[in-house]
Amino acid sequence: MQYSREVAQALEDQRPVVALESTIISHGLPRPENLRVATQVESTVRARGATPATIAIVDGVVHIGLEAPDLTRLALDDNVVKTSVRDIAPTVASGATGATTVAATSHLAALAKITIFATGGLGGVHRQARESWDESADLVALSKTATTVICSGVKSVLDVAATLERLESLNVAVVGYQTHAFPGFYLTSTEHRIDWSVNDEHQVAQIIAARDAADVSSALIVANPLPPELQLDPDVHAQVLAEGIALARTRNIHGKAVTPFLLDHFHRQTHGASLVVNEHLIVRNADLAARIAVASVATARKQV
Ligand code: PSU
Ligand code: MN
Repeated sequence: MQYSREVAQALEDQRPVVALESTIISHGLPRPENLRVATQVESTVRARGATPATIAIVDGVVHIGLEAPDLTRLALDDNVVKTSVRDIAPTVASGATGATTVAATSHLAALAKITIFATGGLGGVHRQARESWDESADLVALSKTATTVICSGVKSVLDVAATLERLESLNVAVVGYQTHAFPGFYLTSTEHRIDWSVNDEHQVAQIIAARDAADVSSALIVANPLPPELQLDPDVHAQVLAEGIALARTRNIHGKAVTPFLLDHFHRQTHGASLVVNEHLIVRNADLAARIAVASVATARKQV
C-alpha cells in the first residue's frame, strides 16, 4: 500500500482522516465534472480540519490518498476498472488501475486503520432482484467491516425496502442525521423510518466508541438527507427512473454495468440536474464525515 504524503502524516500524528471512494469519480459522474467534484470533496474535508484519503488502485498498487496526477487519471482515463472487494486481488496482481466501490474502499480503508468514510449513496438490492439476484457487494462488505459510512441513503434506483431488510439481517446499523426518515439519495426522504436518529457529530462519535467497546464488527451507516430545496424534483425522478429501468432491461444491461448505466441515464435525461444534486449530496456527506472524524478523535483522546 502506498500512502499519500498528507495521509501518512495525519495517521502518524493520529489526526482525523476521512476515506473517500473512487468509483463515484470514474463511473458515477460524467467527465469532466467528475474531476472538479472529486477535488471539491477533498477540499471540503480539509476545510473541516480532517485529511481526505481517496482510495484507488493505480498500476497494481493500492493507494491510500491520491496525489493530484493520479486523481486526474482516475477521473479521465478510459481503462479504469470498477473494483469491488472480489476484484482487488486480480486488479493488483495484473498491475491494472481500479476505482474502488463502497465495498472495496471500506475494506482497504479499514486495512489502513481509517474507519470513517464518505460517499453519495450505497449500493443495495436492485428492483428486479427476484429474477436477477442483483444485490450490491456493498452490503456484505459493510456487514464485515467496522467502518462508519456517511451517505444519503442508498441509491434511489434500488429497492429501498428490500435493502433495509438486508441491512438488518447483516447487522449493519443505520442512524439518521437529524431525521427519522430514511433519505432517498436524489430525494430528501423515502417513506421508510429509521429507528435511531442523532442531532450532531458528537453523538455519532459516542456511538462509534460504544460500537468498538462492544466489539460489534459491522458497519454504522449515518444517513444524511439533502435539504428539500436541494433535492431532485420527485416527479422528474419517478419518470426518469421508470424509463431508465425499462431501457436497462431492453438493452440487456446487467452485473456491474447496471449502476453506472442508470446514473448516466439520470444525468442525461435531467440535463445535468441530477449531477448538481449528486454534487451537493457528496460534498455535504464529506463535510459531515470530516466533522465526525474530528469529534471521534476528540472522544478517543478523552478516553485515554
Ligand atoms: N453512489 C453514487 N455514485 C456511485 C456509486 C455510489 O452516488 O457511482 C457507486 C459506489 O462505488 C457503489 C457502487 O459502491 O456504485 C455500487 O455498485 P453496484 O450496485 O454494482 O454494487
Ligand atoms: Mn450489482
